[in-house]
Amino acid sequence: MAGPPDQPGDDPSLMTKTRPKTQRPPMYKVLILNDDYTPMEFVVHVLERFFGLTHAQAFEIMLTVHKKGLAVVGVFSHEIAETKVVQVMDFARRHQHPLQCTMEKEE
Ligand code: TYC
Repeated sequence: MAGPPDQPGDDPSLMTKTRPKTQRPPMYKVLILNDDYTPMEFVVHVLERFFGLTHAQAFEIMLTVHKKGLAVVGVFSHEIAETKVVQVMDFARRHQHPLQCTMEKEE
């Protein structure tokens, strides 16, 4: 006996697997901004101390900021990024340097 006619989409070999949408938490770029007053060595020290960079990495990023105006130092969860920004801003203020550090949502 013939059953109901095959419908398009019935062939399991042609079905695409559906998987539940997983949401990745948004990540945040931490940026360091250039200024005319903060000493280069201080910026290098900050990058080593709070971002775990080697001296060479820190020096390179500092130079990029000095030449281009800003650079991304790292990408972190919201909580970690916020902590880094607070640590850097606090450390700079305690040493009376105008160094600025901000965070920005990664798209
Ligand atoms: N432009 C500063 C100077 O000439 C050095 C500097 C680099 C400052 C990076 C801030 O994020 C910065 N002393």
